[in-house]
Amino acid sequence: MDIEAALEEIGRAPNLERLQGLKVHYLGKNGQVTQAMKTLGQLPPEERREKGRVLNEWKRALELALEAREAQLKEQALQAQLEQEALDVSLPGYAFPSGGLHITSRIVLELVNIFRRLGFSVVEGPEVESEFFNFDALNMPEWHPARDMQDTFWVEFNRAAEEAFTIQGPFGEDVTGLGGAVLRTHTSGMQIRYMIQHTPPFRIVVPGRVFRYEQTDASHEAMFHQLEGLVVGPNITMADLKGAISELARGLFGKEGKARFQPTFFPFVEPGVQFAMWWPERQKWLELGGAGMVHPYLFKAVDDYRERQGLPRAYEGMTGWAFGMGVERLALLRYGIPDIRYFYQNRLSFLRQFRG
Ligand code: FA5
Repeated sequence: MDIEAALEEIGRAPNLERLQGLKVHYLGKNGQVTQAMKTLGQLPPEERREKGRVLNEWKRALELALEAREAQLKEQALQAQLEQEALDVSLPGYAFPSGGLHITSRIVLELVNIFRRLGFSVVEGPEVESEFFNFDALNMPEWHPARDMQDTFWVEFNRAAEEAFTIQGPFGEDVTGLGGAVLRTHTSGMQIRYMIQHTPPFRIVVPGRVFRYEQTDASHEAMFHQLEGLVVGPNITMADLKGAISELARGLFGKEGKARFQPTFFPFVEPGVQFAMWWPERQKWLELGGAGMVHPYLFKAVDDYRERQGLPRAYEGMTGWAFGMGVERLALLRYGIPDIRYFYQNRLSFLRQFRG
C-alpha cells in the first residue's frame, strides 16, 4: 500500500460521499490497513513490532487526513449555501399595494352598524325576485299605476336556464311561478319575505343592490343600493319611526343631525312620508328616502301566505313601520360627489379618495 498516494487521494476527494468511500477502503472492517493489521500475528516478533508501529502511524495519518478533508468539504458546502441564499438588503423592496372597501360598502357598513347599536338584526335577500314579492304582496297588483313609479328590468328565462334556475321563497320553496321574475327594484320585497318567516316583534335592516330600468343622470343609476328598515310589534307608532330616523341622522352627522318628514304616497305604507336629513356642514336638507306605517294589506298578504304554508296567522293586531333609503344618494350629498355614475365606473383615481 502506498501511504503517500492514499493521503493525497484523501486530500483531493471531491465530495463527502467519495471521502466516506475512501475511509471504508482504508480503515473499514475489510479496509487495507485493517486487513494488514490482521496479518501481524503471523509475523516473527521483531518484524511484527516494526510493521505494527508503521501500520499504526499510517492509520493515525489516514484518520487525520480524513478528518481534515471532511472539515474542508463541509466548510465549502456551507460557503456555497451562504452564497446562494445571500440576501442583498440594499435592493429595492417589493411594493404591496393594499386594497380597500368600495365607498358604497363603507357607507352600508356605517349605516348597518348604527342600526346594530339600536338592536336591529341585519338580513339580506335575493336580487332576482319574483313579481309577487317585489310588487303584488306590497299592494301593487299588476294593474296598479304605482308600478310605473319604478321602471323595471324583467327577467326572461330561456327554457334551459329555467330548469336550472328557480326563485326560492322564504322557506326555500320554488316561487318562480308567482308572476314574472324581476331584478328587484327596491329592497322592500324583503319586508314580506322576512315577515312570512318570522313572528313579531322584531327589528331588521336589509342592505342590498337594486335595479331600475332608468335613463341615468347625475343622480340616477340603473343599479344602486338601498337600506330597508322594518320594525313590527304590538304598539309600534309613527313616533318610533321618527325617533329611529332622527337617531340615524345623529349617528351620521353628529349632535346637530336631525330629520324632516313630508307626506307622500307609497302603496305599501299608510301614512307614507319622505324624509330628509339636515347636513350641518352645508346647512341644507338631504332627501334620502321613503318611509311610513306598514299598510294593513301587507300583514294580510303575509298571513295568507303563512296560512298556505300551514303556519298560524301572526300579524293580526300588529303595527309596524318601514323605511327605504338610497345609499349612494347619501354618499353623494355627504361627500359632495357631483355624479352618481362615478361610483361604478371603477376609475381608481375616484375610488382611492375614499379609501380608509
Ligand atoms: C322606494 O324604493 C321604496 N321602496 C322606499 C320605501 C321603503 C318607502 C319602505 C316606504 C317604506 P324610492 O323609489 O323613492 O322608494 O327609492 C328610495 C330611495 O332610493 C330614493 O329616495 C333615493 O335615495 C334612492 N333612489 C331611487 N332611485 C334611484 C336611482 N335611480 N339611483 C340612485 N338612487 C335612487
